[in-house]
This record gives sequence, structure tokens and C-alpha cells, in this order.
Amino acid sequence: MEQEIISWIYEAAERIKAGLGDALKVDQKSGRTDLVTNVDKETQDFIVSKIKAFDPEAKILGEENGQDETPIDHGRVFVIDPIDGTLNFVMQQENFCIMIAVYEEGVGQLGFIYDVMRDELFWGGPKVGKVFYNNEELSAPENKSLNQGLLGMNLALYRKNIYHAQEIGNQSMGVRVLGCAGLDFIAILKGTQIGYVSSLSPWDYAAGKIMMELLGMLTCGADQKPLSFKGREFFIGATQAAMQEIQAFDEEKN
Ligand code: 2AM
Ligand code: CA
Repeated sequence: MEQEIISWIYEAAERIKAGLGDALKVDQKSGRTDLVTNVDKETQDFIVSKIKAFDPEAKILGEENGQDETPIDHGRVFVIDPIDGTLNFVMQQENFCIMIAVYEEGVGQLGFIYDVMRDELFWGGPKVGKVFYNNEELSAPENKSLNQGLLGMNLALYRKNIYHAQEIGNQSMGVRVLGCAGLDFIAILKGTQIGYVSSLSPWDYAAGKIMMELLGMLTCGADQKPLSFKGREFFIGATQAAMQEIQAFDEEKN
């Protein structure tokens, strides 16, 4: 299954790159900076058509085209973000990813994050027992604490100091705001960030969660609860050491 998914991702990426010079049809979702383009929708449709041909029984949880409320607990569910970082895609034509995850009976089996313009594919999970960077097996990043590394953050959380985001960020070596959840997960998998604190939807974290956990790192939602896979929610993903410290801010101040 993993080889098929990789081939769909590469094909989807070729289609996205081939269309980069064309006029984009950009629509607003919740506001001026929350965008969706024809490419997001067409890419999701393309991936869904490949999935349906491969496994007609599979269910889809995807950001676009009204497929955003499928529960992940039963059967095989493909979780898709056709373009993660749509605002980067529109404004920069780089720094965006394609993300796919496979859950079976609610258990994450495979995750894929592809940085389209850098041609960097991160993929793996329990189904293959490993995580790969292109063809190279990744080893677990060092278990660094908060003050030893860079922390990815959602800017609104930091600016409004929600969930002690400013105190948490200030204890790290520095906060990074990339505008694309997939790139934060890639940085964590590479070991160049110790974590990511954000507000995410299931398709933003589904693939990254699987790969982080396989490499011994942790993820959780608000109040230290497991992620719900229902709607947008507070998200922490971090090394074990940094997770303990981030969660301690919550306990201390409440
Ligand atoms: P997206 O481009 O696929 O929506 C930083 O903006 C990160 O948060 C990106 O990965 C972006 O993914 C995600 N994001 C932006 N707006 C969001 C929203 N309204 N709900 C969930 N995730 C969002
Ligand atoms: Ca998206």
C-alpha cells in the first residue's frame, strides 16, 4: 500500500507544479487569510480517485470538498490534506506540503508528508516499523528539553498568550512560525525543532502524529488529553522531555 500512496503523492505534486504558472482561483473560507484554491480541491479529488480505485471500501477524512467530518474509529480511513500551507502556496509558491495518513480501526498505520518544492518525502509508521526521509531510514531525534531547541508555534496562540504560549515559547531557544504544519513536523522528525504548539485540524496532524510517535515523541490535545480527530483543537507535539515541561506550564498556572 505504501508504494501506491507514494506514487499518488508524486503524481499529485507533478500536477501541482505543472499548474504553478496558471492563474489560481482563490476563495476565502473563514476570512481574508484563510484561503482555498482550485488546486487544493482538484488535488484532493485526484488523491481520492486513486484511493477509491485501490480500496473502494476505504473512507476519506479530507480538508476539502465536504469530507471533513468522517470519524476515524472504524474501518480504513485515509486522512488527506491536499495542500497544507495554502497561504504559503498562494503567496510564496513554496513551503507547502501534501499530507496523507492511513488509520485502521482508529490506529495510525502510515503517515506521509511531502514538501513539494524541496522534493522531500517523510513517510512511515507501524505498518512498516520505520520512518523514512526519501529512501533513508530516520533515527529517533535526541530527547532535548525545551531550553535546548527551537519550537514551532501558531502565531495567534503566541500573540494572545493562549495556553501559556508566550511563557512556553520564551523558555525555548526560539519560536518559529512556518505557516505549514507539515514543515513543523518535518523539522521535528529531522531533529531541528523540539516541538510544535498550534491549533490544528485532524488532517493537519494525522500523518505527523504517526511518525513522531514511532520515533518516540509525544502528541496531545488540550488539557493533556489525546487528540480527538474532531474539528480544530489545541495541539502539542514534542520530544518527551519538552512535552513534560510544556504540560507543566498548564498545571502550574491553572
Ligand atoms: P492549511 O493551509 O492546510 O489550512 C498554519 O497556518 C497551519 O495551520 C497550516 O498548516 C494550515 O493548514 C493550518 N491552518 C490554517 N488555518 C486553519 C484552520 N482554520 N483550521 C485548521 N488548520 C488551519
Ligand atoms: Ca489544506
